[in-house]
Amino acid sequence: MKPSTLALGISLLALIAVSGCGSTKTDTSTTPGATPTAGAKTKIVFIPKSAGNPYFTQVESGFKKNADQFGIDFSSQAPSSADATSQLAVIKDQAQRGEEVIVIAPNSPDALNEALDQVVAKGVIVITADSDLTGNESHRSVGVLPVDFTTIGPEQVELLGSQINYEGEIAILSATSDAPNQNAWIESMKTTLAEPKYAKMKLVEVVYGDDEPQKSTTETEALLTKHANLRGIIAPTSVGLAAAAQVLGQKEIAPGAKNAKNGGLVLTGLGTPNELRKAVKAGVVAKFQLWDPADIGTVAGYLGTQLKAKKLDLKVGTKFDVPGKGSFEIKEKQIVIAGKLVTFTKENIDQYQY
Ligand code: RAM
Repeated sequence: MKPSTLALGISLLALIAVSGCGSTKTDTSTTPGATPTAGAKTKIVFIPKSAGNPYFTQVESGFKKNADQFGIDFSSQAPSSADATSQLAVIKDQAQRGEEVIVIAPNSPDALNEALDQVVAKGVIVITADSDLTGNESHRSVGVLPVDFTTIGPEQVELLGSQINYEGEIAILSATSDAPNQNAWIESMKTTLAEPKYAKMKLVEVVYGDDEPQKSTTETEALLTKHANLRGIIAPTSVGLAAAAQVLGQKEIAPGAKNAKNGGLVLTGLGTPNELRKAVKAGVVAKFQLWDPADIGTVAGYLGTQLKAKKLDLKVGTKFDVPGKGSFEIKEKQIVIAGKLVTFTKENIDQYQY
């Protein structure tokens, strides 16, 4: 190649790299330094639980920020609600569009089995992420979970218990009643509550806000009306936690607030720092938890490219490196843990921008 042609080639590459970031599409095959061979982009679509949930925008950012390096042609397509069957049509459509890898946060542990089998039969690789096909893992190749789900119960119950002196009536505000991740966490909370340390904490009700802000608000208000002695709420859903925080803030019933009775209503759960920052600074929520949602997208995206290229063995115990992220392992039931649980407080919340 003549020097002038080479220079032109380099500047063209730079131009493509700079202009390559779209909102839902990321075309990256020509980026210098990309691991896969040029032109070998993997078409990956992410199907979140439902549209309009900021948590999933953060998951998507994990796919997008690594798309250049990993060689991913990324898009996402969400159903309008988190109903058990809302993702069926999306799965079918995306396979028909020619997506090679479907990464899905399933809304049901079993309602998607047949639809997933059908696309797998056509050669599509199916990866679950964020939540899993609990009990039906054979209908996907690998599941990318944010943390070890069995740690959520002990962590969340302790977080609430330590703020109410391990005593009093408590409730859970969940997402949908079918949500595999929330249901696994609720089970692990119930197991924890059965320990002697928590004997004086009584779970009086589990309600479902369906990951919709309005329904989560209504369910929170109903809990407060129904259980006059309620001391605490755990909302293991970012949508539910944000909605409940708003209710507590408006009613001024958090510990130390004007209308607090009985020491105040303590709220904790799983939510994004961006959505909870105000409530934490106002003292409505003292402590809550989450992981970095982007880790899920990064790890699932990388796995998608490796499975498509047939470069990864999914045998339990296999270790693999995700460039820039470190080492991961294929665990029992082909589960990969992408991140770690963080506890947010007034002191540290500004360090987290997601
Ligand atoms: C909501 C969803 C999601 C869950 C987070 C914590 O955004 O239910 O599945 O992981 O909360």
